[in-house]
Amino acid sequence: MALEVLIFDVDGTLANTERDGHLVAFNLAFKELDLDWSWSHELYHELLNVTGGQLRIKHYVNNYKPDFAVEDLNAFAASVHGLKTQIYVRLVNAGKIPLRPGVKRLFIEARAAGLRMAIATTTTPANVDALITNTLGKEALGWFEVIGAGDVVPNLKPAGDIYTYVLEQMSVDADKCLAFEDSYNGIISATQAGLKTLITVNEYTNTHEFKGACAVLNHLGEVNQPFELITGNATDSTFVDVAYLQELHAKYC
Ligand code: XBP
Ligand code: MG
Repeated sequence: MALEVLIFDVDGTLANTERDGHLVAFNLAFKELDLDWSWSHELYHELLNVTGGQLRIKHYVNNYKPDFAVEDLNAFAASVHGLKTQIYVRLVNAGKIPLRPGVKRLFIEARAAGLRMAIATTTTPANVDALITNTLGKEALGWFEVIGAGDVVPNLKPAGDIYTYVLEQMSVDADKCLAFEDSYNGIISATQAGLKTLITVNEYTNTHEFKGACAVLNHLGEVNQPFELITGNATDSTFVDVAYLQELHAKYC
């Protein structure tokens, strides 16, 4: 089945948003609310196992702050998270978070080759909007036929719901698509929806298990910045382009 559609995760895949954006925004929100909480890089590494910012806050309270007295934890988490989203969008709008190597180039090449593109992410829609607009320009939002984000589906990753939602919206079969992910929860989600997946790891996910991935790379690579193949089949490519994706999709996953 020929490759027709590319579906991208956002956080950790398109940009290092977790380290440079979400973690910073969580901590600034805590400060603004006079909470004496400060998540370290190491703690955040652990907390990332729980997808979704609101669930992550609730998980933190339940497991790390058992004495924290709050009447309605859901409402509390929603309100902290609302502020965190505002701060995150502000950070992105300030141009603090660049796209990872090869991302912009691949988008442009994929469009030129007539591949359809979509987004499947756990993060809040406003965050995706801000990242795409600030790194590629507002018109780039139109490059994605579907932007599946946040709680548009009942179950966040690692459930397959968000990918299944995108496939349904695009009326396409999973075997004509390739997903791009960076994490264990991400590949589980894509696999649940029947998708083949290419992984680009980052500092939070380079120890994760990626069973069934087409390949695991350090990043997508550029002409002058070759990717490193972590697991998978070596090909002649040194950066991810459409020909490489077609080869992977047809032969290696
Ligand atoms: C992303 C997430 C998100 C972000 C924070 O996972 O888990 O929760 O960390 O965004 P994935 P929100 O890359 O697998 O989609 O605070 O907006 O939830
Ligand atoms: Mg991710």
